[in-house]
Amino acid sequence: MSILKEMADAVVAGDVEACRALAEKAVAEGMDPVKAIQGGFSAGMDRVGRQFECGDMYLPEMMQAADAMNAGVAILKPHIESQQNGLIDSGKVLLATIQGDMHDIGKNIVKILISTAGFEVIDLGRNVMVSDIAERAEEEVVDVLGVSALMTTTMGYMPEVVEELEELGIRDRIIYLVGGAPVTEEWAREIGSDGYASDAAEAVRVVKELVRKKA
Ligand code: B1M
Repeated sequence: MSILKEMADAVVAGDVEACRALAEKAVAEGMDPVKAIQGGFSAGMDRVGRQFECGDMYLPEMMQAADAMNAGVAILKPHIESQQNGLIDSGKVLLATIQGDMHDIGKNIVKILISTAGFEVIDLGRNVMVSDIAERAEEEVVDVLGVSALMTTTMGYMPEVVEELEELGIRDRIIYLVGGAPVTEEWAREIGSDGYASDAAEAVRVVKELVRKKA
């Protein structure tokens, strides 16, 4: 069985120890840690989501799967950092998971990749009120504001961020990026954001491109 498949299975099983051991094995074998996260652990999470949706898995098991994935990612994280230490870009990025939404695994991966690409990242965490997001963006004088939403219900707050930024008079100077499983490019355009990324690696590419364009 391939290690990526084993990683996905370990997440579905909610097996913290197996996720740790497999992450260590991936590192020892010289596997690209980003590939291990995306092709292994995240693939397992997609399965967890599908099983939960059709009633084959319940909330406690989904929480256990999240713990298992986080344990594996924690082992891989320093290897992503040491792999990408040639800092080429700079800028300040504020990240948050939107109000009402407790899902932060994906946002945390976006944070790891954006910070290893050379940006200063301020992470407000999860379930952050729209007004707090906009106020911190103003206070911290950030170049980019990245907001994540994992639920169809909470992505509805994303346009409110634009309104808050406009009210504060800072909309024009901030690059607003949105992402998360239910978010689409079309939605991103519709709500007046500046960019969208479907995964963490794309988020880095989009942030770099938008920051360069704005410079
Ligand atoms: Co929940 N959950 N969950 N959950 N959960 C989903 C999102 C769901 C789709 C499952 C399902 O039904 N199929 C569903 C939402 C349905 C909807 O849209 N309305 C759901 C539900 C219903 C719920 C609860 C309501 C369940 C309940 O209580 N009955 C509850 C909600 C709590 C709340 O938020 N208020 C809940 C709770 C939880 C846990 C706490 C158990 C746990 C989260 C733990 C945590 O995050 N700390 C959890 C999990 C793990 C999931 C699934 C299974 C996996 C999410 C995940 O971490 N994926 C999820 C199903 C799914 O998405 N397939 C599900 C792995 C992660 C790496 O991917 O987050 O997509 P992702 O991030 C990617 C990209 O999207 C992108 O890059 C990341 C890395 O490549 N990306 C960005 C993300 N943010 C970005 C930002 C960017 C750019 C790219 O720019 C700023």
